[in-house]
Formats: sequence, C-alpha cells, structure tokens
Amino acid sequence: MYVIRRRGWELPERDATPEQIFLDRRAFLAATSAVAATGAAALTLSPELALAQRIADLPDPTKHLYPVKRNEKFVLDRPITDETLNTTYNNFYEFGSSKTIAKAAQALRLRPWTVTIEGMVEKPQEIGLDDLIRQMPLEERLYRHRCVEAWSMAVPWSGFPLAKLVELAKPLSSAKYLRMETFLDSSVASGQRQTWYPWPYVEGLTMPEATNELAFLVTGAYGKPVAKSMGAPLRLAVPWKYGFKSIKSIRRFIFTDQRPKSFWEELQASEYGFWANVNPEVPHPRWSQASEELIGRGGERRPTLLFNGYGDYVAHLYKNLEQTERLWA
Ligand SMILES: Nc1nc2c(c(=O)[nH]1)N[C@H]1C(S)=C(S)[C@@H](COP(=O)(O)O)O[C@H]1N2
Ligand SMILES: [Mo]
Repeated sequence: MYVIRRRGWELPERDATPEQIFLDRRAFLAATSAVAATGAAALTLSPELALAQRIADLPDPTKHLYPVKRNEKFVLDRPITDETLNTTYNNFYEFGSSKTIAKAAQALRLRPWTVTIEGMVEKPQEIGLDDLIRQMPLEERLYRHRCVEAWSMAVPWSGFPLAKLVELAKPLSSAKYLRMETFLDSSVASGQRQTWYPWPYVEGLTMPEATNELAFLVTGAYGKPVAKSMGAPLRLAVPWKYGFKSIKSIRRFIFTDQRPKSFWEELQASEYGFWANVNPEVPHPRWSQASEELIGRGGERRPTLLFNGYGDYVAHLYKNLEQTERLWA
C-alpha cells in the first residue's frame, strides 16, 4: 500500500485542502500511467491530471533531516518574507514568464534526481541527490535576495556551502569557472516549449566566487525541503548578486576554462551581464537600482546596498578586475 502525503507547502494555500491522500496501489499506478500515456498533452493540465502528477511524487528520503541548525553568523536587517508569498511569487521561466508559476511547477518530479559533476575534474561523477545531501553539512542561513527587477525578499534557506561540492568535485587547476545547468524536460516544464528561449537555463561563477563562503547550495527553505516553485530540489543562493544568478533545479555542474554565457546574458547581454553584482549606483538600462521594494511589506522601500550588503565577504573578489570588465548587470 502506498501512502502518499500531499504536502500543503507545495501548493498555494487556497488549494491545500486534504492534508493527506491515501491511495491503494491500483489508484497510484493508474494515476502514473495516465500521466505517462498523455505525455506532452498532460501539459495542458486538466485538474485531474494535475492532481495525478502531484500524487505521483515519489517519497523524499532526506525530508526528515529538516529543520536544520541555523548558522547564527548570517543575520538579517529585515523580517523574513512570509512563506506563502515566497512560494507563490516566483521567477521560474521553465514554468512560465509570470510570477504565478507555483501551480505549473507542481509538475516537476523531484525524485529520482541525479546531478552530474563534469568537465575539468579529476573524475567525472553522477550522484543521486539524497546521497549528496547525506554527505553534506546542512545548515540554515538567513539571506537577503535582491532581484534585478528591484524587489527583494529575506529567506531562511537550508543547504550547504557550494565550496563543499567543489571539494567533492576535485576540479583541475585549469578550471576557471563553474557552469551550472537546470534540468531540461519540456514534458514537465511548459516554458521550455517556448523555443525562443535558450534552454536549458545556464548560470556560472568564477572559481573564487564558487568557493566563497557565501555561495550556498539550497536544498530546503522554511525548515523543510525547498518548494518546487523556489527551485527544488537543488538551487543556488549567491546573495551578493542579482537573483537571476541563483539558478534553480540544478542538474549539471561543469568545471571549465570557458566563461559561461548565462540564459539571461544570451537573451539580452546589454541588460544582464555575467557579474550581476548588486550595485545601487549602476542602473539597469530600463530602471534605477537605487532602491528596492521589500515584497510583502506593504510597499516598503529601502535603499539598495552595494553587494546587497555582503561586501565584507566578497568585495575583495573584484578588486583586481580590469577596468574593461563589466562588474555589474
Ligand atoms: N532555472 C531557473 N532559475 C532561476 C530563474 C529561472 O527563471 N529559471 N529565475 C531567477 C530569478 S530572476 C530570480 S529573482 C530567482 C527567484 O527565486 P525565488 O522564486 O525563490 O524568489 O530565481 C532565479 N533562478
Ligand atoms: Mo530576478
């Protein structure tokens, strides 16, 4: 007998009615094969199919690890953003270009999930996500998040330092960048059928950025596994950079000597550069970056801080860059 728990946090509050749904094996199999049989057609999601897809989620074997211990070093200057708001106001173009993708993102299957470590490393590897999570030192960090669109949130992330994954990967000294890629599966991600976008979503960091103390791989938020809409089951948080650098639902880590061209840089290089360090003095070509709106705070605005307030950790990384380099988005 399969016992499937439908987690309230995976859904907008208004849809989270039954706490648990119990199904017998036949119903479970019927639900799964209905999804398989319809294939791409499932994307136009009838309510029944949408439900079937949620029900077909496999159990999360590392769910019991949360909540994890908070690292008190990272403190906020503003309240944590309301969880419901944070899980329903998202940029996740794989599921659509509006902010209301939470429902569509429920089609994402989080298990099985493997990540690959490739490129300029001692030995390429493929690791099951839960095997990776079990090897990593999980902690909670409160970080500010500043979207290039001039809004911000404050998030209690759970996860582990990206530096620990780099350690596991054993990159060669010739590796200068870490390129990351999101999953590619247009049968679950309706946005990926919009072929004018350069899928998969790509982001990249220099090696000193990737091993900086602040760079954090997120597996959870709000004391539980991270919500699908926020980039489950594995996303990045680089809080001194604009939000688009924090790639969601990562499948591939590729060590390389070629500077990665990101999804947004590919689309519009004049607006979204490689560095994307938060800087109130450099406006986006179409709007000012001097201040930001704190989402969920009744329209409250605050002056934006250089490096989003994280200069003590990262300013040194950019001291020796040539004048010609574009430091900012
Ligand atoms: N794969 C992927 N990652 C992504 C995006 C995306 O569209 N696809 N959007 C980025 C942008 S612009 C922001 S602001 C953050 C949003 O994260 P949140 O939904 O947790 O607030 O995710 C970033 N990571
Ligand atoms: Mo963003």
